[in-house]
Amino acid sequence: MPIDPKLPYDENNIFAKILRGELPCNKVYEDDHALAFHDIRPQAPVHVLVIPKGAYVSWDDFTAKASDAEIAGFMRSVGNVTRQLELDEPGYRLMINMGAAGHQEVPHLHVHIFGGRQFFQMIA
Ligand code: IU
Repeated sequence: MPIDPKLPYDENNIFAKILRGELPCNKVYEDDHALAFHDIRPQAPVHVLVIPKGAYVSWDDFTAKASDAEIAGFMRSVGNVTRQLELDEPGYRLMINMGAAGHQEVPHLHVHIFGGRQFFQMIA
């Protein structure tokens, strides 16, 4: 079910538990800003999620409340993940679902990285 992005941050959401080490994940990358792990229901040969370490419900929450340094650090981390995965050639797709209409299901900001196949012109 899509989330209500206006709700306060839920400390017990599944990605918060992964960040605290209370639940396992198939980790691919971690630094001071971000954790990246394989999606449990991959939609492509490579499907990795990158999440900020701070408590942000959504893209809207993150870009409204995080410091410039946090935002820049997180963006750099996403780039570090795609480089580590060697996706730059032939390329990849990034996606962020925001709120109910965007069909965001987990209330902790996450960037989807899709790779390993050719994608259609748009996802709708
Ligand atoms: P969405 O953007 O909120 O719709 O994406 C949530 C993603 O989180 C989705 O691709 C799920 O397969 C993925 N996921 C996960 O990797 N591990 C989990 O425990 C849960 C969801 I719950």
